[in-house]
Amino acid sequence: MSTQFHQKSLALIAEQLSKKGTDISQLISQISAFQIAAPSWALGAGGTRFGRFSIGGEPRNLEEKLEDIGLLAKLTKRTDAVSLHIPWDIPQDAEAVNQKAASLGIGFDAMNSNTFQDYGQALSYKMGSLSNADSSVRAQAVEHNLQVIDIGKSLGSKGLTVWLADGSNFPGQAHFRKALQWTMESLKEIYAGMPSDWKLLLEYKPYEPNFYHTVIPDWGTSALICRQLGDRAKVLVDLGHHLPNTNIEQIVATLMHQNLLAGFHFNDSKYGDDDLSTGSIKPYQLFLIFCELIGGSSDGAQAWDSISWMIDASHNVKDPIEDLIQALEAISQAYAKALLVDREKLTQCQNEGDVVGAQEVLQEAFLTDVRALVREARIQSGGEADPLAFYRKEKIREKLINKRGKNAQASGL
Ligand code: PSV
Ligand code: MN
Ligand code: MN
Repeated sequence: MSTQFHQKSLALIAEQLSKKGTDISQLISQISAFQIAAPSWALGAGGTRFGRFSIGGEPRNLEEKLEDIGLLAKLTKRTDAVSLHIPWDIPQDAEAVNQKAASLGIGFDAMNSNTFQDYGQALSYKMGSLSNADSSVRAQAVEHNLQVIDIGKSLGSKGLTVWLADGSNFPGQAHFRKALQWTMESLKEIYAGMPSDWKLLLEYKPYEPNFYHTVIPDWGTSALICRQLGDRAKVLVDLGHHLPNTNIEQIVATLMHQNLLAGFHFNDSKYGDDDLSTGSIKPYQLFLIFCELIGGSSDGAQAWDSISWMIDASHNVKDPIEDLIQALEAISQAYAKALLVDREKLTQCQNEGDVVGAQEVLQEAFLTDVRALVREARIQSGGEADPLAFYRKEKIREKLINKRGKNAQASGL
């Protein structure tokens, strides 16, 4: 893609939008300002329970994970933070890790605890963690989360994300109410251990790894737990954690209505928690979610700045860095398109019962080719016009393989 082509397409969209009274400079600065954190666990091959196929040159330790995110930040200018998972990413020397991250221009997003695996701890999480019938296992899981908070404090993080695998596989295995009660009590202890400027992001998921019942299966259960905890506990929406055809944009609107939306884990799915690249399956859904986000923040339901943004994907066959570049692009595009929605006209259509008109308003924005705007935002921020092409032209994966080895394996999901 030549500079000339970019300039031409930018001029075209500038002209189209100016006819509608929109100045692109404001749009470009909004797109530039929107930063999405990247997860430390998405930099290697995730694999499935059937196998894992190495990508080659995967980051072997925390420092190398930071380097990969730093590269992503440099090329795209769309990510300025990494989300760490403990114990996978325990820093040996927090000061050195802070310095390294700062030198790469990245900070630390919410910390993630891990009580879904046995990772050398004294008691097993086989029968659950925060909901375990055995109080000593619950205490151990609480303690782990408190340690994660401590590590996060040393890195300047301001949040703790809790995703629980807790649940049961067979009817009768667990006592639903007790499991929920124990989870609430455990989370209360964790919440009490958080600094006052931290937030707790509570994820939900309908199934997997447990296939009969999950203690926090949906946004409603997460929301009612958060209500019990306090104002700084909010619901985290992972796009893959819904049963097929769930109206996620409505969930987002409802949570914003209650000032209960903690943030997002962006990905995409066809069937369940597929962790596919954001925007690769349902780009229209992503756009509609952004419409609700922009609507909810502009009319004061919940402040835009109070929401956290992150990608949560796993890669079985793609180069993870290439995939993250694609995801950041898809998110920026959905956001840019949602910014184009004529909200006044939409409100008018809604009030007048003009169903066709309302759909036209949304389609008009969704079908606008915003790629030149997103590219321009990246160029103006000092990123690459085409990060993916640059990554390939510079043979970055080959260089990583040469440096780290063909079989280097990242820890993570
Ligand atoms: C498992 O479903 C999961 O993908 C959750 O979404 C968490 O956010 C992530 O793993 C990391 O623990
Ligand atoms: Mn997630
Ligand atoms: Mn997930």
